[in-house]
Amino acid sequence: MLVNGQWQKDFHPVQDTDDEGGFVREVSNFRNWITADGSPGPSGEAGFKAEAGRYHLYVALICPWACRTLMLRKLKGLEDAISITVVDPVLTDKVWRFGSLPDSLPGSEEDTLNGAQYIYEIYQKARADYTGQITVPVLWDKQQQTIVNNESSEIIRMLNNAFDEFASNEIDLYPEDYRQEIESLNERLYEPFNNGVYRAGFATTQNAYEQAARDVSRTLDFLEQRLDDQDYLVGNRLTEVDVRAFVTLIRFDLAYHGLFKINHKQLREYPNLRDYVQRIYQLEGIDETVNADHIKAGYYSIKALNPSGIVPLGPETLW
Ligand SMILES: N[C@@H](CCC(=O)N[C@@H](CS)C(=O)NCC(=O)O)C(=O)O
Repeated sequence: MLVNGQWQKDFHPVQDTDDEGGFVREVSNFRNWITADGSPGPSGEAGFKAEAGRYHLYVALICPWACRTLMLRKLKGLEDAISITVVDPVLTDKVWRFGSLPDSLPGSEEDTLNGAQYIYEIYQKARADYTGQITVPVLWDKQQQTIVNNESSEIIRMLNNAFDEFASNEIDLYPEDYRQEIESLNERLYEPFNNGVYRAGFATTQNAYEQAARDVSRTLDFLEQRLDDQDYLVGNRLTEVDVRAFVTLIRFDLAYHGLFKINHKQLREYPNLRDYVQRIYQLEGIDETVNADHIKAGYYSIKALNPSGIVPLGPETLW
């Protein structure tokens, strides 16, 4: 992480733990909002008006949080309005590196916008004395030369709500009539599931691991049952809840089952969930947000969990 804009050498990415050996996730630091008219959002300051060509997303295809934002960009048809750069998925001792070296995985890109080699340089550019973790996604404002926001749950709301003028698809993933149900299901899924896989993977005690792995497996059962008589999780229409569930589900057999040791079952053993993931995967453009090579290379590059760096060959089939 950066402290006052300087690197702390002995920090290992994504593995802070509490007294009981449980994984602790840091709270995101940049919390401004893009709005249709530039007025302030629920947090932060005004001045970030939705405009085509003004904003840029820095993402990693390994990362479920970043891929939420990529999915929204595709589903809304915002590819022309919002540009992106994909980092190399392999975690380095300076976290995310751009794909400008000969050993970068295909699909990773150079930072032609800011000319950085690592994502931390983008954080330094936004705030010279930045203290905190270096995470993706990063939503960058080309005009003010700063980070607008680095919290995916907020970025997906902005992409849904603020950019209708520039969106080529008419779709609302946070519909008025279902907001309460969406909020409650988001909450129901975040800790035991979206973050639960990380709590299992980065636990440093048996007890913390078991609690987290059970949370995940119970949530899979809950989702499997909920999908018995509906195609999507809320209102039987695609909403942000499905986006947030999908990014975790699609990584399950590829990384969480093996590396994070959540191995009660593979996802493909749940018939409803298997069909559900396939249904979302087949929506236009979504396959471009899923890259199995990046997911495996990225997760299996986490040295604390996999010192040899060996990346498994399987699973053989995705969807
Ligand atoms: N709350 C953030 C979490 C983002 C996050 O944890 N990203 C991971 C990649 S999956 C990251 O960049 N980790 C690097 C680190 O923690 O050092 C969000 O949802 O946007």
